[in-house]
Amino acid sequence: QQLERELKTALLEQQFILHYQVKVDAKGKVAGYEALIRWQHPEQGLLSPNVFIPLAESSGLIIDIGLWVLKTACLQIKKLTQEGLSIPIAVNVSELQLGQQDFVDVVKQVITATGIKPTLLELELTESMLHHDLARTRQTLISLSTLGVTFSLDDFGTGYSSLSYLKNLPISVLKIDRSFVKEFLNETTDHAIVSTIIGMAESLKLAVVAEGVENEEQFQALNAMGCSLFQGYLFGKPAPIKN
Ligand code: G
Ligand code: G
Ligand code: MN
Ligand code: NA
Repeated sequence: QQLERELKTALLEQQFILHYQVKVDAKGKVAGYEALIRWQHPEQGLLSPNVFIPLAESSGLIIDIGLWVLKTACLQIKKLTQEGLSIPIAVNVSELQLGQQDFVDVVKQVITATGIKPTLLELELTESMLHHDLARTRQTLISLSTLGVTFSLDDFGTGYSSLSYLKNLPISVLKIDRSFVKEFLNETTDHAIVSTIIGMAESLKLAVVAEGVENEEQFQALNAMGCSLFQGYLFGKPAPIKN
């Protein structure tokens, strides 16, 4: 309850900040950013989302926090656009947010209010949040993708994967979970999984992001395997965008 109260205060007092982690293409050129929330706690310093997102979700505060994240990320897109940089930003969406009756309208309003190009907004979903009401989820994703918003599947391969999601939903990007990327050069099973996801993405004409790329060897090997986008400490840790 203490933490829950503090979370409410955090929203009111603007204690949340967004860090951004770069995604690069095969040439190492910036292809986008992922927005990652942090809590600048008055006593405890910078807190990781792992510490407070679960409580935000169980208490329902994730709706308001998620809206703040969406607005803030869209304002960042607008800033970049004003500097002549058309760079997409991905925002993590929680199941509760996606399930809101008015989620489509909320996203539309933020896009309209900030005046950004909808194609510069990417929403990251996880497999586990899709299965509850697939028919409704499908309508939501279709409505937003008609506007130009794109969707990626985060942590791909770790959830309740169903390939029918890829068939039935307008998903354009798969993000290979970093648990597979971590040791794929040494572990044959991980290597097979990474290679299979890349191959599947290629066949389905989806972009594929390798998460958690930490060294040059991994980058080169993933590149050779046909991976299209890369994210990880090798290219940059999550940090504020300087502007
Ligand atoms: O940034 P870091 O690696 O510490 O993030 C840990 C987890 O928190 C990740 O799974 C990430 O998806 C999640 N996360 C980060 N920012 C947000 C956010 O704005 N909204 C939601 N729902 N989850 C987030
Ligand atoms: O679940 P999601 O993919 O949204 O989580 C992103 C999290 O992964 C962020 O908290 C970020 O700090 C972390 N992360 C990003 N790149 C790397 C990396 O190269 N290595 C490790 N260990 N973690 C990373
Ligand atoms: Mn993510
Ligand atoms: Na992930």
